[in-house]
Amino acid sequence: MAKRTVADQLVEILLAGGAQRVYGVVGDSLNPVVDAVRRHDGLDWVSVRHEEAGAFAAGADAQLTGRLGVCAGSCGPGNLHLINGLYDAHRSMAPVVAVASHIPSTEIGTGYFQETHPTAIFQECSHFCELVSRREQLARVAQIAIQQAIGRNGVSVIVLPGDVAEEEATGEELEHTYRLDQRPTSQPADTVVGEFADRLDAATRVTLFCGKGVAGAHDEVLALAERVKAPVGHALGGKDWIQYDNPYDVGMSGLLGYGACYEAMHSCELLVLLGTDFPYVQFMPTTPRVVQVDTRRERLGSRSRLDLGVWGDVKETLHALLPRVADNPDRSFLDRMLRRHRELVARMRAYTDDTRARRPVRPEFVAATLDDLAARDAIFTVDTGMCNVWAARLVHATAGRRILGSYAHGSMANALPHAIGAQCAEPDRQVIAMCGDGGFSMLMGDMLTLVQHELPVKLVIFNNGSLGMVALEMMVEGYLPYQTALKNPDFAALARAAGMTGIRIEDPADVRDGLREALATPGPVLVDALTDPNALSMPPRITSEQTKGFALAATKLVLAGDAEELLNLARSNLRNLPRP
Ligand SMILES: Cc1ncc(C[n+]2csc(CCOP(=O)(O)OP(=O)(O)O)c2C)c(N)n1
Ligand SMILES: [Mg+2]
Repeated sequence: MAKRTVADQLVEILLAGGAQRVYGVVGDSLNPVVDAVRRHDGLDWVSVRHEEAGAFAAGADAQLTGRLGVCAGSCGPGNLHLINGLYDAHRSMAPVVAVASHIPSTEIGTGYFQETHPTAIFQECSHFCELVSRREQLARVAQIAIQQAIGRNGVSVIVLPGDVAEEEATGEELEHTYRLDQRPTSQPADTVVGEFADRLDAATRVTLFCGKGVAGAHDEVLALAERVKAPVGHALGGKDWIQYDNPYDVGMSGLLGYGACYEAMHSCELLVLLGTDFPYVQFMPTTPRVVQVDTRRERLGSRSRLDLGVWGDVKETLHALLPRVADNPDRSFLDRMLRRHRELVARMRAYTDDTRARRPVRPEFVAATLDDLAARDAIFTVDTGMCNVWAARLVHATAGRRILGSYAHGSMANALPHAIGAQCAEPDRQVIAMCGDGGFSMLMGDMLTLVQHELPVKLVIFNNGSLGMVALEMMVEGYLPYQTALKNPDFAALARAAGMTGIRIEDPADVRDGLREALATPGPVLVDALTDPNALSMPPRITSEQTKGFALAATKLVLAGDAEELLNLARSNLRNLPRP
């Protein structure tokens, strides 16, 4: 009988931990692990063209399934390529195990071919990162890696020299299985719930602001909003879970924000932060009283002064709280915020409805049409850049949809590889990647992964020939846009050459039919939509410093003889400019 290797043992432990797929590129020291995957049922190898794509894919897979995602890279450069995707997975709290294979254990420290030190490299983007230098270690290291990834929601890295991986396994008595279907409840202390209720009862103007910690607590949050007559805003991470079927919705705060959220947070008496680690303190109000609820005690108060920190799960906390909170008879604040929200949203949608005649195509129009045509349970993946803005503002969450992005790490090029992981995890759902032209071209090679694995992802490229978000940043800060222009190929033709359907949209009149055709075509499709490079987004609140910067850049444009560009910019954004 063939011996059971350390690599076999690793695969069996990963299987017991709930893993279903390994994303990666095969090679050298990783080969014993690859071969063990090949010989085991239940764990599939998904080959990608760049390991970074594999790490992003594992992160998306884990975020959608709630199960362990796995990626792997060979020694030195192979696993080094994982790093950006691992940072994203870690900061998105996706349970992911990365197998970083390593040079022969006897050569470590000698400056050997391809030598790196993965335990140092991956330290910061993981909860756990250990070298297996003896076969006896594998069982416990692999298990602790899984426990850390699942238990703390993040990345673990197992550094495994190729020679150790092919040794005969020992120590199986240390192996155990996992229950993935359990989650402890974390109800806050009774006295704290009482104080929370008293604070709610004492305030007439309450605003709720939600992050991804409200997942699974839709009904409870709405019940609280109804009870205390509170507008409900969200950070981008909360959008999936709270924007849908929500009559109290006032949109989003932050740089990408929209609607009346900012105002509701700043004009309330009591602000309730629910499961959010929203990082921009400059958007946080300083006058209202603040209560924050989070399962992570270390997060309480890390972004804002607090009057009360509630250490508990949002669902459990609200469940305990609701019977103790009185009905607020005064809904005037809520009504005022909802009215304001409707006005602001109507203004924001100026480019989504009536732009058929205008060239180049407005990106808002593409995003809104996509939102309209996409399935009720579609999975959207969204590139960092202006696509984030269009998705945040114009793609509607539903009870069944998911909208994944690189929200905490903020990396470009996430949409395509996230879509790979999403489609592998959910083969029967519609997966739509909203890509920037800069982001798409950064990891473009993995378009071939869609063809190779017949993944029917629909890529929609917002091709504005520009690193648009950066051009905007530069102008807002008073710089002239520099090195932001991109000379692009016809991406649709490129897609066709690669073996997938390619659709190019240049005219606004073709947007609807083009997107409809893309969504209806089986197999992978790329839509190359030529969009207006001048489409800007304005944050819900811009400071006078920012306006000054914009005015300064405008003056510089005129002085540099680019008056025409300035006119284009003004013409494109007339309706987006914030008004009091
Ligand atoms: C890996 C990485 N490099 C650089 C940046 C800085 N950055 C943020 S958005 C952006 C431009 C994105 O351009 P594109 O994908 O074309 O999207 P657009 O904003 O034009 O819609 C850049 C360079 C980043 N966030 N991540
Ligand atoms: Mg662009």
